[in-house]
Amino acid sequence: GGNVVHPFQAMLDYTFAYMSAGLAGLVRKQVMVPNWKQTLFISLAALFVSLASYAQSIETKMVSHALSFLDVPYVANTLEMDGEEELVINCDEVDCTTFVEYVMALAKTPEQANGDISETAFAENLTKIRYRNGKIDGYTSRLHYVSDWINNGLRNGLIEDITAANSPYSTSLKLNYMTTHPSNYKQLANSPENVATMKKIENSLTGSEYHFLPKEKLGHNGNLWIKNGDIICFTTNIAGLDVSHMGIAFYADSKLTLIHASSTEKKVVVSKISLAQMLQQNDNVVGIRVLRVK
Ligand code: 2YP
Repeated sequence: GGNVVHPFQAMLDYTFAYMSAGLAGLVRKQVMVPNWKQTLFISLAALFVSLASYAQSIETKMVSHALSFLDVPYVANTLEMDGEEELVINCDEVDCTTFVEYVMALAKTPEQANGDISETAFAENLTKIRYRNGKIDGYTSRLHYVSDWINNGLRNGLIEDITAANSPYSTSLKLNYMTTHPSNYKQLANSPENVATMKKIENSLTGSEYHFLPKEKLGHNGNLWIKNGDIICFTTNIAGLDVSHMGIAFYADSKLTLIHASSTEKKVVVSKISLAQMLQQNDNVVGIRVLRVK
């Protein structure tokens, strides 16, 4: 917003105010003026405060927004409304995917001077994340498969694929879960047209290669290249499906954990066990894909 004072400008103003007070003081032969050391100290303190509030890294923002969702109830199917597809914003009831989407959209939306964010800017970011090329055009414009969601994010500069650069393991996609289970999806159950379009989307993605980290390769303490705030997607051996769960990487108690909307705990939690243990406990999980928000 136009009324936001740039942090460095604020710091400079502060420094100059002190320096001119100092000069004025010297001229008047007063002694109660800060010396250059105090001025430097205060300027540095102002700089740190500015950095903390304005120039937070995207990683820090991802984690702090994710933690702000702790205990929000897990509710599935919150995007499945009757009638035409529209943008749903419901931060009070989340599933694993909508949780990650809201956190990402918040992290990408700059805070205004009063700490609020513009709802319009948030909605725009959410639309870019959730819909193919940021355009809402019916049910099938929503990015239902996480691989489609990832491709869209890569294509539109929202995320980077960290796995591709760090893990040599790759496999090819095979998607047909939605069209083989149409009764699980309200907008597919009674729409042969939507099923036909989803079939085309599945076919276009099937056969493409992607990198993943096999779950056996992830230690209790995580991996050096996985950072706080990275998006973790669980790749699955469920027939015709790519990913079965997602969440946000978080190092806690010197182990790598997951902040996620848990369907078993029925709310957003920081996993008590390590991410590696979570993966080991689930026979449907093959490994992970790791994405970094840009
Ligand atoms: C997605 O499921 C849906 C989207 O249609 C929906 O089911 C599929 C293929 N896609 O727009 C989106 C938001 O509600 O959710 C997610 C689902 O997550 C599970 C249930 C969870 O909350 O843990 C994404 O695809 C992420 O992992 C899978 C998982 N779907 C299935 O297991 C069928």
